Amino acid sequence: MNLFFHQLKQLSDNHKELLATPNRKASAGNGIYDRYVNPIVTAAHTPIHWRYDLNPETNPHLMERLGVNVAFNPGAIELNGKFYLVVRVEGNDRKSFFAIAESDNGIDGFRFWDYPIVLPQTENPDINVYDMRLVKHEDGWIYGLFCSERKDPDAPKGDTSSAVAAAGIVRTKDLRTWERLADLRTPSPQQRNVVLHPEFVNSKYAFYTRPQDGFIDAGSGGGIGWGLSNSIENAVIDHEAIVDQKLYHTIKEVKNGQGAAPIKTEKGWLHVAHGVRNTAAGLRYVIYAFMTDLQEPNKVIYSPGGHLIAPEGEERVGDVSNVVFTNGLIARDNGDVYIYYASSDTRCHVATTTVEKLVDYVTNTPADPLRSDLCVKQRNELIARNLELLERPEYQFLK
Ligand code: M1P
Repeated sequence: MNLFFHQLKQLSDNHKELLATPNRKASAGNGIYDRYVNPIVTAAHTPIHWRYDLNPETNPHLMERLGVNVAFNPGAIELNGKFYLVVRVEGNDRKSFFAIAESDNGIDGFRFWDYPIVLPQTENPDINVYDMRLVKHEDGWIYGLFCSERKDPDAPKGDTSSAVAAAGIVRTKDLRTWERLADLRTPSPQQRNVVLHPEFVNSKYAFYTRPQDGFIDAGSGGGIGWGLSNSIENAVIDHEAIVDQKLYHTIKEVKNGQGAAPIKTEKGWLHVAHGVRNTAAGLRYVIYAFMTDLQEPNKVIYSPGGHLIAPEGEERVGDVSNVVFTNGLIARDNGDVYIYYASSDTRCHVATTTVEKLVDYVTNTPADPLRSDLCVKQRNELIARNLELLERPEYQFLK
């Protein structure tokens, strides 16, 4: 075998080994969910034939021609018993695109389909697309809502980074053929993290939004918003109201955004979202949960304090460090829940739990009392109850 084919065999063997690596639960859970020892999808999981020219005549040194930088922020859906992620794949050229990775069990064995998704364009082509939220709507379609980013036409000369974010909308029945609809129009100049509610509300399409003044800064906007539209083909929200606001000195002090579409439970709509605060090291993104009313999905009824998932270990480091972000959630008919999240804008992970556990977490975790002295009071009440318990005979084995 000549050197080219020898190197190709090595590449292929390493790739096969990575894809076949089994995942397992990390040892110490927190009772709410389990993390897993390995990321489920990374840039290295993307097929070799996406990155290398495999022809020795045009690529004698077997160079990577179109490198993949990172694979993160996956949307997720279960179809016919299989788990599908719509992964945000970012090439070395910084442009993101969507690609489907499929697994039988949702925790390992994810394999990309041969080609990334070819996203139809509107008359105003996207420069960059990312963070698709998939939802099975009761109208029978699977919708994908994503951020479509374009250069800010009003940016002053020389400003080559200001952008405008809008919500793009596609729909499909099979994840293979995608129909592009008009971008969502709202009163806000910028939109990111827009999610379609799975059911009609007052016979209208209902959206979770994230109004914001600037591309990065939420400014006077921010908070998870809500609005209704008569049409999905030309979706327009005339009135946007805030469902879950950003709040001083909390995990969502700077901004927040809905994760995937909420899960319907007996007690209410269960939401998983991201919250952002500022630190001397930059923005810190964590994942949190809340619940809204079944009849009024825009009315928060439970809001546990603090984060559900914060970056840990290697999750802390990446292209944008100190970030966990979620836009993928699968709730199975048997009550199992798969929370897909990405760390530091670099790699994809899964955490598993159940609807029962999440409902317990959301309804029984105390709210943030918003002041240190009240936090101490809250904690001291827990300590006092526990110290009393620890005196009982059944706890003596702990001594
Ligand atoms: O870099 C962290 C995240 O930043 C953005 O989140 P938000 O919309 O809340 O500002 C998004 O670009 C997201 O993709 C990214 O992970």
